[in-house]
Amino acid sequence: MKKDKILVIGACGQIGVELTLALRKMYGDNNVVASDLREEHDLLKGTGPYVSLDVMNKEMLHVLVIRHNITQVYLLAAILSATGEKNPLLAWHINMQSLLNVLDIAKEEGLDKIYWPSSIAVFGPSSPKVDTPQHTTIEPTTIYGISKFAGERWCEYYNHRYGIDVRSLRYPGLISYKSAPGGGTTDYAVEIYHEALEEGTYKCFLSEDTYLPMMYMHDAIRATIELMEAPGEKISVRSAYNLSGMSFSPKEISAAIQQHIPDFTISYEPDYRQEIANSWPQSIDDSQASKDWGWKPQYDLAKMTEDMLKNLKKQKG
Ligand code: NAD
Ligand code: AKB
Repeated sequence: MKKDKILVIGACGQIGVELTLALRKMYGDNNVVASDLREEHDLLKGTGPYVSLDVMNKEMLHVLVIRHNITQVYLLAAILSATGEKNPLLAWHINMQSLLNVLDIAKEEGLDKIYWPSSIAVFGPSSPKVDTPQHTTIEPTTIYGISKFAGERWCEYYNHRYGIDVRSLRYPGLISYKSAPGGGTTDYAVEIYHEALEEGTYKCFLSEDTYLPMMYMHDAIRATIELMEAPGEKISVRSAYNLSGMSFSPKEISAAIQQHIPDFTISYEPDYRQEIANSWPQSIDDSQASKDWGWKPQYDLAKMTEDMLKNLKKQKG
């Protein structure tokens, strides 16, 4: 077992639940402190320490870090793209201040490592749409994307200026069955599986040919752990790495579901989230992550669909 003491902030969210459970397996249950604003998620109950925390309260966060002898922080608390557009100033405030609180405490306490995720939302309409490169024009048009891009610059700044070992990935839209997604534009690709099993039909808020970069949660958790485990000298990107899993449209995911549920139907009623999706890439070039720390995805659309439906069926009884 490793000696580090980890704090996960935003542990009850879509990524947080699965990442906390994976980290507890690696580091020992008591060495991973889960925290969130929300009540403890059912899947975390009884698996290790849980603390109620508002990451915006820097003093409380600082006390928690000292009291639990924390050496690494995974900061997952954020307002995602669709929710962010409803209250842009709040999204900016939460997304930026949470990161600054964590980075500053990392500097003051000399923490070993920080993980903070970025997103494909950093890219905007002026970035290349297909195989978007690691380094390219970055002019995001959502407040979420703007906050992620600013966050990336802060991460690199704290690394260069203060030597903080901060690491980050630009996750694509993540698809999972354990914990529900929290207000993103790519959430349709999770909802569709639930509705396919419960209703046999789904009304999609994006148009049928909207291609977006996506990834199955198993791959996302593995990528996060592989990045965090990689030797420091292999990490050439201190803003955030491009990361790619798969790319598909609503029409394609619906065809993949029909392979298992032939009667499944989909209809389309695009809303304000269509404009957000239109501003993002369709696919991502993650060759830098492959080169630096050996990243390789394992799930494609067909394999993910089979696994999602199998596990959701079990869950729904
Ligand atoms: P989520 O919304 O499911 O979870 C975020 C968690 O943070 C929630 O449980 C929420 O209660 C908690 N939280 C919010 N404000 C808080 C506060 N002030 N103090 C403490 N906790 C607070 O989000 P997620 O999908 O798990 O995303 C985690 C991170 O990954 C975010 O930074 C997000 O931008 C990034 N990301 C996610 C995706 C995706 O598809 N899920 C894609 C790209 C990037
Ligand atoms: C969202 O849709 O906001 C997130 C993301 C791609 O960052 N899933």
